[in-house]
Amino acid sequence: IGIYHSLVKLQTKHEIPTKPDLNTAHFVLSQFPQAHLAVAKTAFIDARTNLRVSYSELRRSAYSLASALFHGLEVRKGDVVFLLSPNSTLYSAICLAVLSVGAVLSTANPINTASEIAKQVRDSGAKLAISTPEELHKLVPTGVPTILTSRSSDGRMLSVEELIEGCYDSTELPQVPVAQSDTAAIFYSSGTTGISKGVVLTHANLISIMRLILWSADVSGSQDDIFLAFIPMFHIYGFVFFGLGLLCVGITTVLMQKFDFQDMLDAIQKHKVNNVPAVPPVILALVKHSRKASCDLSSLRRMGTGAAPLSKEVALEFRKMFPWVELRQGYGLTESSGGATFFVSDKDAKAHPDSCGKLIPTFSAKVIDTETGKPLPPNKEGELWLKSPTIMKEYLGNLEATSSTIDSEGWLRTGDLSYIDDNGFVHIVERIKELIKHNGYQVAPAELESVLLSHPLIADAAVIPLEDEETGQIPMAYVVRAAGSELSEDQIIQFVAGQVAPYKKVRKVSFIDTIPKSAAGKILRKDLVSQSKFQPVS
Ligand code: 4UU
Repeated sequence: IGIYHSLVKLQTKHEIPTKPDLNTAHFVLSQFPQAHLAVAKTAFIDARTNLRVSYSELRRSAYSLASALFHGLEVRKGDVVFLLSPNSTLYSAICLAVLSVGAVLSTANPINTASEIAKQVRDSGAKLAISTPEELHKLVPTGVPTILTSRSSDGRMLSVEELIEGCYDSTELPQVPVAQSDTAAIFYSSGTTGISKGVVLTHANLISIMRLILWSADVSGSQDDIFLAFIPMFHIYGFVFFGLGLLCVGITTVLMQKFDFQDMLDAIQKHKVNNVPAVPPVILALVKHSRKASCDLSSLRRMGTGAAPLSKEVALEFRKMFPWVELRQGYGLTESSGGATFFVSDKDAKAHPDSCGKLIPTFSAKVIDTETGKPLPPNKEGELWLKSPTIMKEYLGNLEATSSTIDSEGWLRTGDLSYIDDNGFVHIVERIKELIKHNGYQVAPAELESVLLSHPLIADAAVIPLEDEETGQIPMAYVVRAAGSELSEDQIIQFVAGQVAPYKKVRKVSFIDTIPKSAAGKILRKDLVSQSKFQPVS
């Protein structure tokens, strides 16, 4: 009672792995188009340079890089390899090579600051880093041995490009046995509270989500689509689709380094893109700005949206403006290795514009009353709990956070307030966890609060999300100034901006006498959120 199961069963070909030693990279590579097709089939097109990489070239790159990592650099099972790069045609080859030798992949947002990067490198215990030349300076202070993605101009540093072209074996992968429960990747997420934590995903987790991507491509008939990727591969959403998943399907993906509205329109038109996984601000931008832009979007067949809530009004307007384009919302978390809900048909998506779809195969859900801890019947709001073979193993080195997030039966608390209707459609109502989502990116209030508190003229501070039409939410700070301080909103905004990645900037400040706190000293964010709605911001 009170447990919802996905009503869709995987077909035999998508079933969960039973082989105890299957490596994610071996699984993905085994799904590549067969040899004769792989030569011709394009895996990636770089939208900027038009460089094309075929499946057979990608396989060769992954094989020789794996040999180089194993034989040349002595990367061994369990070693963490830190990857700092925007989307590129090399990204997947690097991921496959690292995973294939049993090493652990840890990705990061390349626009993070040097100190944010250093924290993650330290926390993950990285043994080797791979970085674009542009971001190298952020890794130098960590002292972790680093190789570049592309050749350095002075030729003094080793690069992935050279390793791929070098003399290493490109016909066979090093044989490194892994267990399904071995760690494959560490992604960073703040979860339901506090600061960024390492989400430990195993080979079993990643292979399970790969099988779900194969399933979703089958049920939505997207095997021959051209996809566009601006969703970053360092984030779970981009990683499972573009980094690995769509390679299992044999898709051609046009890659953008970063999102730019006009570049997106140009790429769709030039490469006759059919399928664009996106985030709500991109759907909103299309609704608002595409009339003025010169573009031909007739090739588009489907847009996906996830990572943050999509407003029903924007969804309806999008369908009115682009009646030939399907709009499918999905919902997922880093802790569930990506997607947990999805729409199998556009008819369903159209009829339920405020839902993010039904549970995908292998997922079960409960909606838990936040007061009583009891499971709730359909249509009642509570915290969404999820169970599936894709749920993370743990937060790295953080037993306390793990046990307060995953219970003894393996249920993951999502921190999202939701209800499931009579027909099994999942509705995300609100976020109850302390997480701000700016353009789909995670911003942890606790991290910004500690930056604010490091200012000598700030006595106390609390950060909350402020709803914003364009970006979803912006971080807003409530600040208690030290006695006698005249610190201004602008000075505070600049102070924070100097220390965090641009998407984490505090963009509004309000001054307050005391931060409301519970008896136990917990910030009462709800009070501040309601205050932010009724008070003019100073
Ligand atoms: C309301 O955002 C993600 C993963 C997104 C994803 C991945 C694969 C979406 C579809 C897909 O197929 O991960 P995180 O860890 O950055 O953030 C997770 C949080 C959720 O707990 C929820 O609060 O992001 C929010 N979120 C959403 N909220 C994610 N998707 C949605 C959504 N509506 N559709």
